[in-house]
Amino acid sequence: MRTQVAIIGAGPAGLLLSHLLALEGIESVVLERKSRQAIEETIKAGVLEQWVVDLLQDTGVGDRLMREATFHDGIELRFGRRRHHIDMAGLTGGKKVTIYAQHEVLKDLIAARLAQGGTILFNVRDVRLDNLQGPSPSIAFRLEDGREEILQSDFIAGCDGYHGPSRSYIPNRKEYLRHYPFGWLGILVEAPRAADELVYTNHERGFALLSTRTTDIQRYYLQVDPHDDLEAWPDDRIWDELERRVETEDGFFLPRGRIFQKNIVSVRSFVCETMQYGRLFIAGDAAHTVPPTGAKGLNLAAADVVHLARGLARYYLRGDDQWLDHYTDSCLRRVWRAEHFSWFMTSMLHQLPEHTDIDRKFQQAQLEYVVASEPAAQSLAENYVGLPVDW
Ligand code: RFL
Ligand code: PHB
Repeated sequence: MRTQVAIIGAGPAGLLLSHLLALEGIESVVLERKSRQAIEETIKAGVLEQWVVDLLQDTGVGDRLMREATFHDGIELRFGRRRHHIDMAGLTGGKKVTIYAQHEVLKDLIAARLAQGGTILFNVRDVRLDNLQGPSPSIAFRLEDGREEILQSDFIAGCDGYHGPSRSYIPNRKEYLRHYPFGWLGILVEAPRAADELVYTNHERGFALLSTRTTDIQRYYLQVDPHDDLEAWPDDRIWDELERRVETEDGFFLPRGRIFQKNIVSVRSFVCETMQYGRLFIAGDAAHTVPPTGAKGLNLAAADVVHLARGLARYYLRGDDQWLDHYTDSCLRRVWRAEHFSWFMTSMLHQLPEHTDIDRKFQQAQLEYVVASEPAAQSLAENYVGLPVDW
């Protein structure tokens, strides 16, 4: 098999890259370890930055999003049992908070690629990368039926997430990593909306987040012990804990409902420098991950592949490889900004085991500042709705 760009991973990074390349007339093949059904059912991100919404719309994959997504003008910060509205749209010249599940974005991208005759191979195994420094790098892999295949290409894009193998092929990389001493327990629940906006809560028992998917399905998160398993969290305990953390002095009511999905994820900050080696480029969670508190991961993955698609388009259409040479630099400035913002939101809203009274006072002071000072709120809003892709 041969293609121009071999892409490992059919997550947001890999599929959006394949879509953007196709618009430039550049061929790609996507190799994915999981089944199509698994990809289209895995529950992850919810919040899209304004420029990502615009990009999906401008490139022909935004119709369902525009019909089905939820658009909010702001978010709520809740602490000291009080609610505080952050007017994102008002503070950023009209940029909104868009809630549209990651797997819905993936369904739209998969449908578009397949309708245009694109190739996505699901259920592949054992990808091995070779010849990364030569003009024709290759990937050996095993098809679903066990047969060995080799995909020759001009370039390889490693879009295989935090646990994927691509990153390990970059020698002399420097990895920056912080594990946080808590996890996020996420649930999907059949219930009416509890609030008009996403609610980020700082509470002495731990962080809680109320998000949404549709008018009838809600997405809620609780800060939990990272070593907890789901056995420790029967439905009643989840509801009792959520209720305690999000209660307000004016009597906020949290409607309960049937919980039909639960999982616990670990929380980390991670950056790999550099993001390229010879003809291998890594993008998205393969190169960096953020705690979900800033809602940045999918959006960062999208920004990486916009830069990569531009670099590849310059190479194929103009014979100019300067953009590709500078791929890592064009991504890292935005990556570190988002890493810092995600750490900032996480630190402001979560409780750490080592926290003492003074740490709680520092958190309260920061929260009071963000809701009382317009410049502080504007800084939070600018980061949350997303800096321009070329930032
Ligand atoms: P993904 O989504 O992990 O996709 C990688 C794909 O590569 C495949 N793969 C392989 N394929 C072939 N061979 C191999 N050896 C392979 N190894 C792996 C995998 O099966 C997978 O299909 O990475 P990508 O594309 O970089 O996308 C990153 C995003 O998924 C991630 O950053 C976001 O989900 C983060 N995130 C959020 N981001 C936002 O922008 N807004 C949010 O509101 C938001 N909320 C969240 C989140 C992540 C969360 N979790 C699950 C940590 C909320 C949560 C709870
Ligand atoms: C979600 O809806 O899944 C979601 C919303 C906001 C976040 C993280 C996740 O910060």
